[in-house]
Amino acid sequence: MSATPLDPDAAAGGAHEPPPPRRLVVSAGQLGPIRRDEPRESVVNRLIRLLEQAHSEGAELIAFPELALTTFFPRWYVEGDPELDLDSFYETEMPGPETKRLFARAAELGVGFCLGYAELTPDGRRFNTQILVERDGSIVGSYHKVHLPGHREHEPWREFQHLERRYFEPGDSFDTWNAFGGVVGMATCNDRRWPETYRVLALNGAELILIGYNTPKHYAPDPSQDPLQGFHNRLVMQAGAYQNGCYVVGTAKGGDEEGVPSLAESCIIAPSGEIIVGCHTEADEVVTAEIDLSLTTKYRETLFDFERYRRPETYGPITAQKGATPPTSPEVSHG
Ligand code: ING
Repeated sequence: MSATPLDPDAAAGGAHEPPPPRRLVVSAGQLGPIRRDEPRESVVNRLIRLLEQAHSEGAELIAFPELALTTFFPRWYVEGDPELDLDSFYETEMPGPETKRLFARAAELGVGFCLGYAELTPDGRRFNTQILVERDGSIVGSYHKVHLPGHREHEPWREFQHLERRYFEPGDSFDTWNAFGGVVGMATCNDRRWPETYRVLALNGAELILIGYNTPKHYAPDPSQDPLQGFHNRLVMQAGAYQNGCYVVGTAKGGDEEGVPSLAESCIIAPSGEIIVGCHTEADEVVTAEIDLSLTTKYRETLFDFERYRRPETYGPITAQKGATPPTSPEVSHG
């Protein structure tokens, strides 16, 4: 009688010695509104104050919001407003004349940061960019927002526009970097609503995902979602953290910015999906937590052991198609 085949990876299961801790003190550096005419010097002063506050709380890394150097200009149809110069909202150098003070102060204090800004490249390409800067002031990596929400053409029926698809090109990869004693990934705003974002980053080894966002509380295509903005914000980031055994830091630019009430509620989330700490204002605010990157293994080596439990051979439709294709007959559809 043949022996019952052992679970080929049974050895992988079972309790085992926990790995040594890999502690990191991380802050979310939330911004309140940035005025349309607020000089970058003023904004950089605010960012430096947040960074100094984070440093006083022991932080080694602070995550700033999406488009953290200017007001959220995709709310306007710039071509229709002679007072608005689109290029004035973009950075052509990083660090540039106004931002090098931030880099210098950060390196002086030994605090790394993640910064979102509008990037205009030398060859004229425009991205909604986030950079990761290590504690010595060196730029470790750069991310271009993949999921661009909103619309491309002026839609005057809206109270305000959401023209990211007009003002930016999408990025095409979710990269990760060895930094801060672990593996760090970045995502931006609408990216956080798509589960693929977290899974691809986690498959690229991410243990900590930094997400900046600017989220108007009013969603013109379906205002019934407005009262749920805070719930949806927490839902997607907590789910993304738990289902991928990652820490997630979500950092807002919130408050009433140029007449558009925007969600704040920045927070730091554990691999369990629990919110460790969150902001309570809609203004400039720092929240800080000491995390232990080794705790990601509690999920990634058990419940969400990708190598042991994932079934990519059944996930074909996720990359083979864009939209949904319901079954054409009573039989079950097969991707
Ligand atoms: N903002 C929004 C976001 O995904 C949006 C788009 C606006 C969604 C309003 C829902 C309601 O959080 C960005 N910048 O992606």
